[in-house]
Amino acid sequence: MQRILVTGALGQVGSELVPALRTRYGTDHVIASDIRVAQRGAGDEGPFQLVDCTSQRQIQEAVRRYQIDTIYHLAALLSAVAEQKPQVAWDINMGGLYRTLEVARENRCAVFVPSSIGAFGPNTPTDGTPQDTIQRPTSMYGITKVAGELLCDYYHGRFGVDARGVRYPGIISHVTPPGGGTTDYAVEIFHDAVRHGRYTCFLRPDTRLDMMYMPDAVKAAIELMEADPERLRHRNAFNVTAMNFTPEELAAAIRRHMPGFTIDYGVDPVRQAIADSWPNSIDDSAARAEWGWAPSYDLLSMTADMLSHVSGGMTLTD
Ligand code: AKB
Repeated sequence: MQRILVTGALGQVGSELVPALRTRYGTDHVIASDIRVAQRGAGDEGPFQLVDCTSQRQIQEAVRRYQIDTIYHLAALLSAVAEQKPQVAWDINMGGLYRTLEVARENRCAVFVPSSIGAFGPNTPTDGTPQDTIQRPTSMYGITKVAGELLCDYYHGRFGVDARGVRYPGIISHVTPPGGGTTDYAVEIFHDAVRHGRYTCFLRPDTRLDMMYMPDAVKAAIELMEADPERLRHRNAFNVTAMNFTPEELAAAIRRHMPGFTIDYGVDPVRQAIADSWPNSIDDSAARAEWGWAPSYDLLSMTADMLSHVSGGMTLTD
């Protein structure tokens, strides 16, 4: 049975990946870790360890103490906050990954590393973005993501570290807020719809981006780590997607349940510029062919499920 360490376990993905891993591999086999202590959530139901990923010693101690063989390295700053603090983003996103890979090399751990659609840039083909294509991102987040993909490839090729990863699109969840991403509007909109019946969106109405519901994001991580390595030609940074839409289209999907819901726009130039540099839609056929990736939720099923959870099961009327 695997012994797993999850870094950044209290973040958006970690809060739901940790319980899913514990259900699959056993509570005591999954160690949640973060730079802060859990108030509620990931750390409550099983082992928790404080780990600052910019400290190789702390990662090493956690790996040795719990005899870890697999690390899900989630600790990172998201795109909008990384643009506000580029130096901190470099330290955490690159420094944390480098140190995690070093510990993985020394202790023969497998590593899951999430990349992002942010690893693409303005001169990447925007529609049906291929798996292997031009990657010249213009945000600090994107630079750390593409450099991270290359570093994972290097650790696999040079040292045999079993590093694997996906390029996540925007992730939508009702459990933990994302905190500092360009795609956060697709989460905020549900909370404001239920609370106020209206939402002011920080991206333009026609901004098309790929998205994924959290159960699919969790499934992607676990299935890729369980995939037969012989079948993996790409290993790191598989394009994965489940749906793509614009704010206008998401609002229309919400209106099917709440006819009176309204949306208006107060565009944030920084996040809009980041979104404009990302693809409209990515091609995830390599993930489908190499490890059987197939999402379960589309725009309509995700919207219905989000509204039901965010409203706590209340009947929605306008
Ligand atoms: C962000 O908006 O920063 C993330 C991402 C797409 O990587 N959700």
